[in-house]
Amino acid sequence: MTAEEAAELVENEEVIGVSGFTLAGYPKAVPTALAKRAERLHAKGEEFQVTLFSGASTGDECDGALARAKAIKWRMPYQSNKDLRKSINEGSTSYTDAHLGIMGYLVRTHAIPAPTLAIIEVSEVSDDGKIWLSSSGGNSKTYLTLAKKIILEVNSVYGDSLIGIHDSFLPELPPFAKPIPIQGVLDRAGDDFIQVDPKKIIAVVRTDKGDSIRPFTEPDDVSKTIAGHILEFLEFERKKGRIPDSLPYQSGVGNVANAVLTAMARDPKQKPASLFTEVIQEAVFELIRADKLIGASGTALTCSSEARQFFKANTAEFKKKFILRQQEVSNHPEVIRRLGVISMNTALECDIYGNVNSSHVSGTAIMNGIGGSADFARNCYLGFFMTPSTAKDGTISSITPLVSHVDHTDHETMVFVTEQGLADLRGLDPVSRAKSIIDHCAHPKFRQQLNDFLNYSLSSSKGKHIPIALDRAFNMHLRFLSTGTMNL
Ligand code: 0RQ
Repeated sequence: MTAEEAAELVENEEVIGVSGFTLAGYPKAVPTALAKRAERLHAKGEEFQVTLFSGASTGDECDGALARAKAIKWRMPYQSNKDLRKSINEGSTSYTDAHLGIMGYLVRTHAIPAPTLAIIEVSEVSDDGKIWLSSSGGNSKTYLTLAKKIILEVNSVYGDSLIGIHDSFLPELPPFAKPIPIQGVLDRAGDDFIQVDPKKIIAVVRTDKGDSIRPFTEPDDVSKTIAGHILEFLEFERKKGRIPDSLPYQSGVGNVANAVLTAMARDPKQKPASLFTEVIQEAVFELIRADKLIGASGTALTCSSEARQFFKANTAEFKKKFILRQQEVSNHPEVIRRLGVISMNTALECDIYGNVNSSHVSGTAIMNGIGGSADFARNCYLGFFMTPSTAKDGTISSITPLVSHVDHTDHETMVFVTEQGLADLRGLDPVSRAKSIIDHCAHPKFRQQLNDFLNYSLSSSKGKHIPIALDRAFNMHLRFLSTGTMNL
């Protein structure tokens, strides 16, 4: 049927589970039609809002269109859309920012409501209810299994190039959970399709629109410098015998993460590597072109239209090198720890004691969310948090006395990196951590302020284990909010 006809089947207050992870494999036509329907109903004075659960961020045709139509009551667990972000930060949309690895588990254990309707983008569906997903695994199996109604968008843009790439395995729940049978990046544990009861499929809509992903751009100088510090450090650690050669990498989203993969591809010393990550982003193709990718496991394949053509042209080879899993598995603590993943994620802000803020600007306004960064940071073999040392034209120091919101505590962070340098925090006591972060990561123009804070804290705070002068801990943030700069 048409997307408009399918949108008529959605009820007010419906809990919808959609496919989609970092703009890959999200439904496009039905959410857009649903947004238009919501606008028409609102114009007539009727109420119409839904709850939207996803894998992670969806594109503008879903999160953006529904947010602009004021049709999202509650959103979980991750978003990156500017209009939805605005609605959340204005207090109009409820948003629960959750670890991506735990979202499906929360639904499956009934801690939060199960979707009543699943709207899932797929590559193909058979008459007997076998479903082959499109460019993301996300939480689609959980939503397809638990929802009573299913709407499928069969997207032809990837052709059959993604059929066979998925592994639909989900672990059993306690008390029946067994060890997850994944001991290598390319190990498979389940079928490449998801079986549903075909009677639950209330609509099938055909589409041919690609994921809205911007093409890969050359990393900027700051990102390249950060990447250089990381590669140099990894080489040093390997020479010391502290990192086996074969450990897989997890790479977060954004500019700096792209720069690290690109630098790995271009570094003649870098040996072929594998990825056990969430998002297989376009920079991975740089590794392939350099003949340095052993294999990549993720839950989403984020490709611009150019990259999609490259993928389709090499389907046979890439089906052997890529696996897309459900996010409960791609981000599972057990597997991340077993494989010894080297994890690299981007922070908004790090403090001198080792805490990280990945999600909330000035502590109050959501940017995107914690995403899967903590799933990896807490369970990895070695973890990096990377950030340029300043933001917003140098008015903000990304190294602060105390983060304004905590996503990752000093207990789970290991190495901080900015373009200024790198601080290996493992095993350091709090004061040594603070000195190392100020000396190696802070921008020189903010070092004096940070050192002054540390010295004042050492003399004034009651406890000397983590000396924090609470009366001055947020002075840099407060100065930025009142004057537009953290500079004195
Ligand atoms: O603002 O958009 O107005 O230009 O934050 O910063 O430097 O463009 O960096 O795109 O790599 O995103 C942490 C948001 C970084 C991302 C974050 C402003 C800056 C800019 C974006 P503008 P950049 P990136 C795997 C792992 C959490 C989820 C995660 C993220 C904008 O990486 O969402 O790790 N991470 N998932 O100017 C105020 C500061 C700032 C600041 C930067 N200290 N204060 N604004 N900005 N630092 C993937 C998934 O889980 C799905």
